[in-house]
Amino acid sequence: MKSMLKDKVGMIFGVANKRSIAWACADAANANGAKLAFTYQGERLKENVEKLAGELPDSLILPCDVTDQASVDSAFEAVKERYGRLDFLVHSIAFAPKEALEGEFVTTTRDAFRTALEISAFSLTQVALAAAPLMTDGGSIVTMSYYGAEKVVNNYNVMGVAKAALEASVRYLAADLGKQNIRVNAISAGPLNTLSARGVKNMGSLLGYVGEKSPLRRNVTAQEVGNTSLFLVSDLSSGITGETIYVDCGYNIMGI
Ligand code: 1JT
Repeated sequence: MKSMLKDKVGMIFGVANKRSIAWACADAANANGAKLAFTYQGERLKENVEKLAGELPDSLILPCDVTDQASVDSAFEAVKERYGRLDFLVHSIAFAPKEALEGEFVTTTRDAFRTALEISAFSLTQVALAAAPLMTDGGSIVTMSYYGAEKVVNNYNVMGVAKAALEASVRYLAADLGKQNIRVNAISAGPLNTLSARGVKNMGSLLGYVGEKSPLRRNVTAQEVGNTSLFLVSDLSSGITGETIYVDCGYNIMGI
């Protein structure tokens, strides 16, 4: 079990700090022998990522802003230069302006819509296109979604629309890249107390509600999401592509 990802090279997008889902994915992959390249968004997060990822053997830390194609291209160029190949990629990136995650969806501005969809959904297609030529021995791409993609969750608003686009993108990318033995899947994680969630109004009560109503009567941990991403990037999941797998303590199965 320890070397499930031995000799594999992975790229991790979306580490902000040690509570990040992306970091939990990296932690699980590192513990299983993977070599990892990390991208960070903006100078603000550089130090955090360097502190966390700099300790890992043979790691690489790169700036990457998905709204800038040249920045994405140079991150992949650097991975090609260092490792010559890529086996898996974890995409754990999302953004919407704070005002868009409050009040009613109907008031979403053109700008907020465009930003949320570009950063949270289009970026998956963008990195998949850049990753595919490096995945010469097949590969696995994993992204993060949320229940608000499927059902209305108050305040999630335009992020729900972006996650719906993301989950559909997973299916279309899986169909395109399957012939290169590249798999593409999403994890639909239950709510977690990460940096992104911190800015969200009433996050505490959402966590409490989900923790009470889910079959397991608790919230999911980042480690549990990380372990599922380990499964999805490993050969154990070789027959799974285009799927959205819930890691939510069973919350999504409940009716009344
Ligand atoms: C973003 C944020 C994406 C928070 C997110 C997210 N995906 C899940 N969450 C947590 C969440 C947020 C809300 C919610 C339920 C869960 C914040 C920054 C932008 C990207 O609504 C009840 C709003």
